[in-house]
Amino acid sequence: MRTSLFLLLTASALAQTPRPGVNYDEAKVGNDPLPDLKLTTADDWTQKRRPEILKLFEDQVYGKTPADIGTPKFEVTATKSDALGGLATRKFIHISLPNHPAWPGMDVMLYTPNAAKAAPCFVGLSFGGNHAVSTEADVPLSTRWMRESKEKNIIDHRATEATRGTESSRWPLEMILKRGFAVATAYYGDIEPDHADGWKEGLRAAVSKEGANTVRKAGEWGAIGAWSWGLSRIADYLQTDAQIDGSHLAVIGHSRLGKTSLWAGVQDRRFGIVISNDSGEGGAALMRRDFGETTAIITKAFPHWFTPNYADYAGKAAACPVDMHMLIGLAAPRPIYIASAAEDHWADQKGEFLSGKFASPVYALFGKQGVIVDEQPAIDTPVGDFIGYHIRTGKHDVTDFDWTQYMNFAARHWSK
Ligand code: GTR
Repeated sequence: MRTSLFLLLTASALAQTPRPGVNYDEAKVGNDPLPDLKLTTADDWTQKRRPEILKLFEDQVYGKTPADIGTPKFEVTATKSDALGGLATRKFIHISLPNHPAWPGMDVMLYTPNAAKAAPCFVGLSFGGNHAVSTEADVPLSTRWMRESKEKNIIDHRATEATRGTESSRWPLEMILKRGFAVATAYYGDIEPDHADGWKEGLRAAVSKEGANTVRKAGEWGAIGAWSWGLSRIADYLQTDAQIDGSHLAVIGHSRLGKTSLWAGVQDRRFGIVISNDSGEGGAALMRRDFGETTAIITKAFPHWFTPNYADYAGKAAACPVDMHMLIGLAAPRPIYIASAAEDHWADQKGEFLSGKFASPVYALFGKQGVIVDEQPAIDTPVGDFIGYHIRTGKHDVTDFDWTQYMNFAARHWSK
């Protein structure tokens, strides 16, 4: 008894121990002013200011997505009309690039509700692959490289039978399908493995002339850019599927994949709703606030996620010509949702809220209201109109509470 109580205390004390050099004191976040959005009119925003800001994000943060990658090919490899006990139809779609055969392609898993004709759809990448998202035993196990994990039974960088369903709490498929939404997902590592050299076996090397010998240049895309590209290819496929309402697609992602869903959503306007779940630094959190993870920390740990220029702002975020309220503003006038978790200090929850608050004037240009409130709301109290926001009880994760808010948000905007 005593030992286990001791262990429990030690574990929770460790979880709360601030990492050395990381600030969690609101009084020390700094007060560098945010770059000016320079707002005049909706027309000026759409014609001039938005493209300028988008280009700054390409040049300085995520890199530019090459325009001429080629036409994707879609092959429906399996269809099961009585998935999830008859609730849904499940399809697998292999997306490849015939003119770049070095890219192994991606396997999309699509669940559509059998009760609907053409369903609105949530589109998002997973950390663990389709077999981890679904608990259905006949979902093919991913054979791709994965981060080693004892907890998830990923051995020698490969999924095992015991990996099945390990991400299913983050994808409450039955709950989503019962509300009439479809879900399209794929493993992010299908597009490019998530490690510093992953690009050599992934999309970026496959589509570049120099292949794996490419030397990354300023302004070239990083892994977040490549993963975002993958989300847009899923959107391409969904436009061709009669069971999907292609005009109602919401892009969603958690954490690094939340950064990805933001970047995909601002670039690709077919995503009518953009959702960031605990995206933190390099996502919704304002980079000028020194709280939790910083530009210096993230560009050191994950240089491959961004364009090389982004590392220039390590320790000098204030020198960056953009901050994340501008990224949120790029989604305007489309609805966007930012979610935080109360224990997720690493992601700087207040910084996530403030990017929504300071993007709200962009929505005002279009006669729309953003987060509406001035202060971060109480825990578990969603706010906002065209910019939704909540901070829920609990840790860095995706929960049923999060999904309930996203579905409420989508239902509200799409019934208008
Ligand atoms: C962390 C990283 C965060 C976040 C997270 C995740 O290690 O510092 O920015 O992306 O990973 O994706 O789970």
